[in-house]
Amino acid sequence: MAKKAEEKGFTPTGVVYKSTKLPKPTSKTHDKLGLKKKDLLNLYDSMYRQRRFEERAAQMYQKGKFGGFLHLYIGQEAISTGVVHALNDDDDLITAYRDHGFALARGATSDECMAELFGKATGISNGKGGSMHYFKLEKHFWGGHAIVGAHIPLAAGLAFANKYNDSDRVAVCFFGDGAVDQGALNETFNMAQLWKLPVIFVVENNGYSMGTAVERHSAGDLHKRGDAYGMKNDIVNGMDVFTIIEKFQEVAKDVRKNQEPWFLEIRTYRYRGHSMSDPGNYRTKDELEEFKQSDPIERLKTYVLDKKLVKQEELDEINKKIDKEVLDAIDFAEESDFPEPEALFQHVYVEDDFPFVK
Ligand SMILES: Cc1ncc(C[n+]2csc(CCOP(=O)(O)OP(=O)(O)O)c2C)c(N)n1
Ligand SMILES: [Mg+2]
Repeated sequence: MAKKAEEKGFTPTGVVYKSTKLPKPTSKTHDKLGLKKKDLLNLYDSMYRQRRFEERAAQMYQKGKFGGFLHLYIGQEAISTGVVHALNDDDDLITAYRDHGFALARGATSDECMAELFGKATGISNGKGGSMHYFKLEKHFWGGHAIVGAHIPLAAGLAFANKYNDSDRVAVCFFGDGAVDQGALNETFNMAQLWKLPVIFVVENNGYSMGTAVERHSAGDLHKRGDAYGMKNDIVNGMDVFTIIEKFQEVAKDVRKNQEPWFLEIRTYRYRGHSMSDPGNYRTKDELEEFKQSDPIERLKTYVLDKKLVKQEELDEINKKIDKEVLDAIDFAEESDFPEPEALFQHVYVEDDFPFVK
């Protein structure tokens, strides 16, 4: 049966996601992008924190310190880091369940992020959200959403509110390649374009939706879906933080000025499985190794060292500081208390005295 389906071309086989599918990174140097030494160190600091945090989180998961789902962002850190650098601190960010990197990049602490994984009251969502539902409203970080594509309309809502209130804030919505065929995306694109909403939709195309290669689940180049709605769109290399900064500075400026949406496809790669329970049998070791050659952290490190902008010792210092910070975060999470039972009734309704609660 399976063979017949293959012969008839229903199920393409031999599909490989190659690093040659990455668009060219920018040729602009750091100074052309207005990046000072302090900025370069901050970019490195942020990417290294996201990676180290998740490596430790994976270890804690394997030790059985917490359960539930755990989706790692390792490999994709240039995106969260570059976007946060390029945008204003009060621009709204919203993403799917692969959310640790964005929260950390936006200034959430390792302590509160680790405690959330452990389900503790000191966690970023008071221990009630877990890995997939990080939220930090004072940082304009709107989560952390587990239903594929379901937060895309929420981003349009954020953008609508910003436009309605005459704010010049931009909303940026991230989702995976698995979300582009959801009805919610198409309904939202239609309204966002009709209402000229200041929102940047971003598909982080990491080649796979769980174990299904993008060529097997979505027809055509993803960013071109924007064309159907007359929405400006482009494709970007997601392994190079300079490229992300350049593109987001340009696009955010356009969205702010012209008050209309954009759709960006960012090509990237996740090194780990879809979640902790995924052995990754749908891809080869060679493919993974090939993408690791474009590792965003190594890339920035090589750049700053080759150009003698930063000394190896300065990077070592950052690594040491963050390694300790993340280990301390584990202690903090272990020592924190679980939420009280009453917490079940908090943060459900906006009004504290909603009649059904009291
Ligand atoms: C509506 C819905 N259908 C199915 C699932 C199960 N599911 C969870 S993640 C996922 C794959 C999504 O992949 P992608 O959007 O490419 O994001 P990535 O994991 O690569 O970051 C699926 C099918 C879900 N969470 N929601
Ligand atoms: Mg994907």
